[in-house]
Amino acid sequence: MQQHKYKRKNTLNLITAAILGISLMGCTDNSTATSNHAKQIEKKPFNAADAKTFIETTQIELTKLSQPAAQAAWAYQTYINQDTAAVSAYLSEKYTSKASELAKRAADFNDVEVDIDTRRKLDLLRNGLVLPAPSDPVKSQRLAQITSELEGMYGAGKYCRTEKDCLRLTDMNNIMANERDPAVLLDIWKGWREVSPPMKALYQEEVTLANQGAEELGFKDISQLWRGGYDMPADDFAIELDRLWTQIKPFYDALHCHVRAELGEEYGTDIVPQDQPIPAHLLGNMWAQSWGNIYDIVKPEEPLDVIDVTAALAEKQYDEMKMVKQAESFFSSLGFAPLPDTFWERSMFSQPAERDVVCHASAWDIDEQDDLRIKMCIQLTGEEFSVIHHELGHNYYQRAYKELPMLYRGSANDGFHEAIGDTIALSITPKYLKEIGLVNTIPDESNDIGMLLKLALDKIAFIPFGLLVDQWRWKVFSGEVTPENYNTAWWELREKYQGVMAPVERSSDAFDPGAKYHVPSNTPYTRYFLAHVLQFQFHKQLCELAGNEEPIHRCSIYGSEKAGKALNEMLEMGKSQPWQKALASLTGSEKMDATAVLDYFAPLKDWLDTQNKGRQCGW
Ligand code: X8Z
Ligand code: ZN
Repeated sequence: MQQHKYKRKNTLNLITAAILGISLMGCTDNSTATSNHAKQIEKKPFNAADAKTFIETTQIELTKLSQPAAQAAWAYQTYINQDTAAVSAYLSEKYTSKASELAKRAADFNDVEVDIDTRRKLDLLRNGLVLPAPSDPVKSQRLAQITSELEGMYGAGKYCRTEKDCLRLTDMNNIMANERDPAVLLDIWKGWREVSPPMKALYQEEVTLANQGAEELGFKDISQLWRGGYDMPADDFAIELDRLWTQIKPFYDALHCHVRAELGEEYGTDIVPQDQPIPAHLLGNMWAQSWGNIYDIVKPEEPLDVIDVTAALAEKQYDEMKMVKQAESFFSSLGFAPLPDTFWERSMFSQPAERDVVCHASAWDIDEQDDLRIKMCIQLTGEEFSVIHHELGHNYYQRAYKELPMLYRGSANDGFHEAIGDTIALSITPKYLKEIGLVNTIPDESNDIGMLLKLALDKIAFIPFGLLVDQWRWKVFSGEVTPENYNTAWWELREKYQGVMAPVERSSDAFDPGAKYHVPSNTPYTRYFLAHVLQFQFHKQLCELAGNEEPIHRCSIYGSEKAGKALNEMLEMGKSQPWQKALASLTGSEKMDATAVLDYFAPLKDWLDTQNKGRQCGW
């Protein structure tokens, strides 16, 4: 068989790689380093066999370092204190500095003809870190320390209304969802944002250090590194995002128009002016990123039967464990093996009363084999029931690709990882809820507008937020936005994309991006924008495989082993192929396409357009 030979193109634009998905790992073994250095001293050129050996030993070295780093990160995030912070930072630094060093050494093979598989792994290695470390050990240690500190500041963050009345983020999230007094909402909204001004200087320093690490790898800055993980030139990826957003924007504008009008009715047009962005504290969510919690304010006038999953969970006495078990059983119905015993023993499902933890939900793959866990402070709500499916989607993906070589363990692109559990959650339909006994009756189709509106408030409303977080970060990383402008640039983007504004003037020391988990934790965010498109493409295809004949928003793939098999085949590919191939393996198309989102919500668009007649839209 003919072997394809691939040289690495020197143009940075032609990087074809994906982000590794592991950012907390470290290392000590120098065996490859020695043999390669010996070769360099002899000045013999590298050959294809050297490249293969380099990849093999790299994978062994990184695998060795990743597990202790992940264990320490778990310990820290589930028990924030001085010691866990120090150990986690220490082991994270070991992993990151080794991974950064190896990524640099991958450049030794730029001009060597290697097979396609080795070339892909070299590219993935170079692109694999979220925040690469500078080679100077003092700087590398400082970077790890800041990274760990920011995570802890967010996790331990509280707002004290009075000396004795301190609220944690979970408490505040519940208030934002359920409270309707605008003064209370404003107080909580402002209160949570007191957590982030002290992060600003650290964040600035972190960006400077990681930019140095990226430069040493041959990138202009971390922005170019982050945008380079999508199997296409970094600048083309930004154009793809614009294309998808342009598809969705008319729908978003219609939803925004309706929601603003209804909020105006609820709170008065002094508080919600009808020609301006919506004040960010009134949308039922701390970050105004998903709006499903204000369904009661914006719902259709005619009484509709829309299932209240929160109420159903309460009525059937679901607790945290039962919610997770129920989510697992969905995956089991598709043919996935049950989660291991250790998942149930080691996961964190509830917020401990006595210590600080990072409550933001996450899914973990500690040993890249079977030690899967989730960490959540589960609230007994329908919203959280979906988040549990989201997290388990990560765990099932991780397990599906565990047999692949280490550098291929990850999702096709990071949007895929975020989309799997959400895809399953789209199947939490009335029919499904009846099947599992959570509700007794299925509302008929005349109620569907209500159901679609509730879901659109979460899914469509989220999309511009999913886009803007990294639009802000990319500008920060590239230096286009300087620290004096961090906050104003953030609000410019919030207004531009979401049509949402700060409810009060922000002080000059405010650092509002820091009050969103993914900024202090350095989790890239474009992945969620992509996931909100991809999940509808996946759902459409899986419903077809499941033999669905109902409107797509009533389809549940529950119990379809055929759909499960097709899904698993894509998951098992990990990142061994460009994401376009993984997408095509399931959907038949290599293109991300928001048509699937628009088709899903099509009846709602007509309804919104009717509601908006005569209203002033836009901001
Ligand atoms: O962070 C998450 C997941 C964990 S990967 C809970 N999400 C984003 C967020 O909460 O901001 C899911 C949707 C968007
Ligand atoms: Zn996720």
